[in-house]
Amino acid sequence: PQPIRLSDYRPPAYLVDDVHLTFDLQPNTTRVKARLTVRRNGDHSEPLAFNGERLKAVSVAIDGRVLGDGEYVIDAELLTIPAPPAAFTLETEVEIDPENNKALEGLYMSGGRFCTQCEAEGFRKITFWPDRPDVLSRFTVRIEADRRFRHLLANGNLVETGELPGGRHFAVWNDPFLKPCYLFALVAGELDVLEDKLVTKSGRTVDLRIYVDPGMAPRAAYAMDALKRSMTWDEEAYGREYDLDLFMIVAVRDFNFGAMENKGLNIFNSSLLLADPATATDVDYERIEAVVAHEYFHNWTGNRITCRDWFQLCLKEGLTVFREQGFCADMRGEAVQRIKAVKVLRMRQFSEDQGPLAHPVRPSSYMKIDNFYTATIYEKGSEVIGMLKTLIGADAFRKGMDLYFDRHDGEATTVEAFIQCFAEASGRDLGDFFAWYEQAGTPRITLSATYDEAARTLELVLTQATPPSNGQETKRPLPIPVTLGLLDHEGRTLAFERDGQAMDETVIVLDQPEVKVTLTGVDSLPVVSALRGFSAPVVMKTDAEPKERYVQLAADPDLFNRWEAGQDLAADLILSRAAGKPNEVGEERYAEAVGRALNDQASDNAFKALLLALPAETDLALMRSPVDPGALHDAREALRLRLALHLDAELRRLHTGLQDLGEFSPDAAGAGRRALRNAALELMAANPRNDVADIALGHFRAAVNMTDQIGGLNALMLIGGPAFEEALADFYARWKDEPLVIDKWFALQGRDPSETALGRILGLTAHPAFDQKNPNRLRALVSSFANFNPVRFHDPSGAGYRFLADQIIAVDGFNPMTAARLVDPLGGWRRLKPELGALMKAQLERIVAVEGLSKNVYELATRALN
Ligand code: DPP
Ligand code: ZN
Repeated sequence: PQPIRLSDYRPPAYLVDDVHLTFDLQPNTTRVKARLTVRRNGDHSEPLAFNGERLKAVSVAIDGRVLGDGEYVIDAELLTIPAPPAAFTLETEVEIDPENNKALEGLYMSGGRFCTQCEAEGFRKITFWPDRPDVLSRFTVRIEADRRFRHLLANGNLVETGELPGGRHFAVWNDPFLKPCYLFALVAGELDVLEDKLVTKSGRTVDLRIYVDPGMAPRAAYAMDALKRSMTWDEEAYGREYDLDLFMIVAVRDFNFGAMENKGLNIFNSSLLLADPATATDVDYERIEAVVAHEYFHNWTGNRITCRDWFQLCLKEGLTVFREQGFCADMRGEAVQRIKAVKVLRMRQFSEDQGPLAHPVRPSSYMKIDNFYTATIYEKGSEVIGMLKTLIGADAFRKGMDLYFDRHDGEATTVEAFIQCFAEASGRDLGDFFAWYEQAGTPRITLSATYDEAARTLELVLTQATPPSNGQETKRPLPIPVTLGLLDHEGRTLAFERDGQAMDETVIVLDQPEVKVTLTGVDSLPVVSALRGFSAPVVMKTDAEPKERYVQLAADPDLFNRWEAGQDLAADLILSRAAGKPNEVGEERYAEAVGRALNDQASDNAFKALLLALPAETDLALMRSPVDPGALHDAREALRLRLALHLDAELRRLHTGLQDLGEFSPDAAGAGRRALRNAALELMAANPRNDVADIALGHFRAAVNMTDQIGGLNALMLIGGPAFEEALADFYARWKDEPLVIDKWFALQGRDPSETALGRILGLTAHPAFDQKNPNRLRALVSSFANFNPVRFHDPSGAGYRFLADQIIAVDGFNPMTAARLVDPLGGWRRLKPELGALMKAQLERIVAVEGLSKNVYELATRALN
C-alpha cells in the first residue's frame, strides 16, 4: 500500500453543491439513492473518480440517462466516469448490508438500530462520493423504514414526515449548512428521548434532545446539563452561538470512537453519555462533561470551519481539546484539571513521541488516516495552542480566534491559515512557531540557576534539544515558553526584576539551543519554580536539589508545580530503588512531606488525591531505558508500602472522615472528597495489616455509588485473596445486566497487577460476557491490560504480548480501525530490556505476516517494527 502525502494535495476535480439522499432502510438490504448536483472544479479534462467501497451498484445515471457498460467503471475503491459534462446531475443507487457491517464505519446496526459513523472515510461505504473534507455540500435526506424504527433522524431540520404503505414511514431532513460528508449522520430506531431547551444569547430557543436506549432517559440528565453549560460557556468564552433550532445527541453501544460531532446530530458511545450515581463513577461523570462539551464545541471548530484535508486534523481536534480543557478548568478548577491533562499527555503522548509511532502534530504522510486520531494530534495539538496563547497573550489570542471564525466560516482550511490569524492579531511573526506542528518528538530542556548574593542576581541558563524521531534526524530549535517564578527557602514568593521591571512571574521564551537570562533584585537564595502550569510539552531537567523540591511541594503557589515537585521526588526514589540503590532516608523524608501536604488546610481534596498517587509505572518507564517493568513495579510498590506505613493513621482518618453524608452530588467538591477517600484506601491496601482487607470489604459493601464500589473493589484487588474473589463475584452477579458496569468489571481485572492475575486475565476472553465485536468490551479487557498493567503485560514468558497479538489479528478480520488502536503497546519493544524486547518484536512480526491484514494494522505494525 502507498502512503498519501500532504505535498500531493490537489483541489477536488469535481464539487457536489447539493445532494438528495433517499434511504430505504432494511437490516440486510438497504437501498441508497443519491441525486448529486455535480460541477467540474476548474478547467480540466480529468475523469470523475468518486469513492465507493463495499457498495453493490444498482444503477448510475447522468442527467436522467442510465449509463451502460463501458460508460463507467466500478472497482473495489472507485466509481470512475471518463468524460462527464462540466455540470450535471449524477444519480446512483446502491445496496448495502448494515446488519453485517462489523467494522462500524458507514451505516451499521447497533442494538437493533441503524446508525452511522463517517469520520474519517466511512461515507464511501454508504454511497459514491468524493469522500474528502474539502467537498462541502447541502444535504437533504429522506429516510424510509419500518415503523418499528420509530425515530428517523438525520442532520439539520426536520421538514416532513409521513406514513407509507406496508407499515412503513418516512422523514425528510434538510441541513442548511454546507458540510463535508464526514459530518453526515443518520439514526433510525426505537429510542427514548430526554428533552430540554436553551435560550441563546441572541434570544433564540434551541430544542435539545438526547436519545437513548428505552428506559435510560434519566441517565442522560447529566449529559443534558453538561450540554447546556457548554453552550452557554462557548457564548461567553468565545462568542460562539449555536446555529440550528435543534441539537440532538444519540447514544449507541457499539462505537469505534468516543463520540462524533455530526452537524446537529452528535452520536455518542453510550459509555460517554449515560450516568447515574449507581452505575457511573465520578471519572465517568467528568469524562461525560468533557466529551459533551468537546463534541458541542466542534460545531464551530470543525463543522462551521472544517479541515481542507486530513493532514489538518489537529486544526479541529487540537483546538477543540484546548477549548474543552478551558471549559473543564472553569467547571472543576484549573490546577486539578491541568494536572490531570498533563498526566494523560505524559502517559499517552510522551510515550507515542518516544516510540516508533512518533509523528508531528501535523503529519506529512499516512496510509490510513484512522490511525492518526492520536494523543499527538489531540493532546499535543492542544498544548501547542496553549503555548500560542502564552506567547501572544490572552487578548491577542481571543482576537486571533475572532478573526479565524470571521474569516474562515464556511470553509475547509489549513493550519497555516489558522496561525496567520494570530500573527495578524498579535502583530508577531509566528514563522518559527510553525515548527511545533511539523516536528515530532518531545523536546528536552535543561535549566541551571546561579545566584550571586552580592549582586542579588540570578543567572538562568536554559537549553533545548529534541531527539531524532523516525524520518526526522535533525531538529530545529522551537520557541518554548517557560513560565517561571521564585520562592525563598521558607516557601514565600520572592519578587525579582527582569529588564528593570519588578514582577513575581515571567515567561522566558527559549527559542535558541541555549538562552541566558539574568534576573535582578533577587533578595535571597531562590528556589526556581519553572515551567509553571506545564507551560510547554517538554521534559525538563534542572540542577535543583531535593531540598528545593521539598520547598515547592510544601508551598509553591503554582499548584501544578507543587504537585510536580512531589512527582519528581517520588520518581527519583523509585528509579534509584529499581536500579538497586534504595534511598531509605529519602523515602522516609518523602513520606513525611506528603503527610504534611495532606494536612494543608488550604488545598482541596481533589488536589490532595493527586498528591497521594505515585507516578505511574508507564511514566517511570519513559525516564530510563532499557526498561525492566518488573523492577519498576517492585520499586514503586516499596515506596507505596513506605507511605502506607508512615501515613497509616492519617490515611485511616481520611478514610473515616471523608464519607459522603448527604445526598450524592457529582460536582467537583463531591468528586474530590470521594477521590481522596478512595486514594487513601488504595494506599492503605499496600499495608499488610490484617484489618485493611476488612476495611476495604466494608467500603465495598457500604458503597452507595459506583465510585466507591469500584474504589473498594480496586483496593480488594490490590490486597488479593478470598475477600477479593467474593466481592468480584458479587459485583458481577449484581450488575450482569448493565453493560457499562460489566465493562468496568472487565477493565478492573485487566489492571490486576497481582502475581497470579495473568491466567485469569487471558482466560476472560472465554467468559460468556466477553464480546470482541463490541469495542467497549474489547477495550475494557484488552486495552486496560496492555496499557495499564505493565507488570503483567510484560510477563517474562511473552504470554501478554502473544495475547495482545491474538486479539489484534482476530479483531482485524472485521473491525480494522479498532484493531489498529490496540497496536500501540507493542511499539515499545526497543526500549525494553532485550529479552522482553525480542519477545514483543516477534509478535509484531507475526502480525505483519498475516495474510489479508488491513491497511490500518499493517501501517502501524510495520512502523512499530522499523
Ligand atoms: N471527531 C471525533 C472527536 O474527536 C472523533 N471522531 O470528537
Ligand atoms: Zn474531536
